[in-house]
Parts: sequence; C-alpha cells; structure tokens
Amino acid sequence: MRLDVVTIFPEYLEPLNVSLVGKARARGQLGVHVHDLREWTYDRHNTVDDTPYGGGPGMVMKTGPWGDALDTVLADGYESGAHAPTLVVPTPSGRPFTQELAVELSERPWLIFTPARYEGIDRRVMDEYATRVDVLEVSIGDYVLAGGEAAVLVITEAVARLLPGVLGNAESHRDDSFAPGAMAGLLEGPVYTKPPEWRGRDIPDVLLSGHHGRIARWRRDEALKRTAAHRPDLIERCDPRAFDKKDRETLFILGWAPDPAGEPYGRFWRRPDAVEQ
Ligand code: JQB
Repeated sequence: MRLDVVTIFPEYLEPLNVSLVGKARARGQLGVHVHDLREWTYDRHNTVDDTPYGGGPGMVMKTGPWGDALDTVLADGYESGAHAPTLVVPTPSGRPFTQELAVELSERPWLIFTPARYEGIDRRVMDEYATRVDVLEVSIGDYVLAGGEAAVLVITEAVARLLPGVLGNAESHRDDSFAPGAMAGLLEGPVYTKPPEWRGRDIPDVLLSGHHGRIARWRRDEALKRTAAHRPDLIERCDPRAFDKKDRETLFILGWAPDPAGEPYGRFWRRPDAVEQ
C-alpha cells in the first residue's frame, strides 16, 4: 500500500515512522510519503489560506496550492507504478470513520490524505478531484479538532494493523470489538495478567478455574455489562437472535428487555421499570 499525506505540518506526521506503521514500512508493506503543502506556494509568505467568500470568521485553504500539490502527488505516484488512488479527506462533516471503513481502506492500494487547517479547503478542490479519483470525506468522531493531521494518524493506525502480517497474528483481528462477528458488536470486558495478586487485588476466580465454558460465559457477561454501561446504542442495534438464554438473563438484570411489539421485533431496550444500574 502507498500512502501520501499533504499537510502544512509535516512534522505532525512523525509518528508514522514508529511502532506499527513504522514496522509495516520497514517490512515494505507500506510506502509513506509526507509532503509540505507550502512547497506549492509561490509568494513571499507561502500563503495557503484566504478569507471566506460570503464573510464569516476564520480562513479557508486556497485552491492553488492544493491543486498543484495533488497534481504532483498523483503524477509521481502513477509514475512509480501506484494505481487507483483514494483521496481521504478528514473533516468534521465527513462520514463516520468506522472499523468497516478501516477494512475497506486496508484493501485499497493507494491512499492520499489531505489534512487541512483553518476552516477547511475551498470546496472546488474536492469537487475537481472527485471527477478523477475516489474521494472519501471522513470524520473520526463528534468533536472538533483544530486540523486533520491527528485524524490521519488515527486512520492510518487503524488501517495499517489490518495489513496482512502487521499484527503478526491474523487471528487477532477477529476479536476486535467493532469487527463484525467479534462478540456480535459488543465491547470487550476487562483483561488480567500476572501477578495473581497486586496491591490486595485478586484475579476473578473463574479465570483461574480452567473451566473454559464458565470463562467464556463470564467474559460474555462482562462484555454485556460494559456495553450496556458505555454504549447502550450497541445493545439496541444487536440482532436479538445473537442473544442466548443466559445473555437475555444478564441483560434483564442490567435493566434491558426485548420489545414485544415494537419494530424491529424483539430488539432489546432499556426496561421502563428498570432501576438505574
Ligand atoms: C480544519 C478540521 C477536523 C480537519 C476529522 C473531526 O474544519 C473545521 N470546521 C469547523 C471547525 C473547525 C475546523 C477545523 N478543521 C480541518 C480539519 C477539523 C478535520 C476534524 C475531524 N476528521 N473533528 N474535527 N472528527
């Protein structure tokens, strides 16, 4: 996979040299090219922004530098054999970046990231490149960053660990909290390792019991508890056929019950009579 990043803060992308992404690069699975947008400015002040048409606060990134940068990056990439580029544009108004999208991006041969600053990039730039390449506007979450660089690091890490051989263990993806089929969309419960006692705190007995059935059941209950507490929306979204008899018991104790009449049929909802957990 080839990655290009065009930014006014190339040093912000330094983390791409270390850890998981760095290892993928060292293995030759990933080629990363970071470019300084200001290389495509031709005035004394290396201007990349200007005032917004229609007025209002802040500044907007200009078409000229982005157009020249992307033309160069595309031409150089094609010339070195890359194909089928996808422009990934971090923006608070993008579609949510999910594990599903991470998987989709990990299957693409060439990603070009355009992290912006200020109030974003003049709309015409993405309208123009959308006529030539796939353009994906994505948001990493419902909060406002000062720019797109941190989003590039997030997306890159989520994608790089999916590349074959990066984890060292292809099995490990299967259990990802958000991977379809993991615990059918549940969050993971707590994990423990040695020593067996730390500052007077023990490991839950069941984990030392060697009883695989009971361990699996306990983990499932912990996953249900954690999901109900932190992400009730994920419980509501679950296909109720994914819940066995004991899941249903656990969910009832946590204050959840299947909707007997509602649409869609049998989904779990917070019981109106449930006491706060
Ligand atoms: C400028 C960004 C994010 C890129 C993602 C996320 O664009 C803006 N609009 C309104 C307020 C502030 C900005 C600042 N800004 C470029 C840029 C924010 C990404 C961003 C993002 N991906 N939150 N914020 N989830």
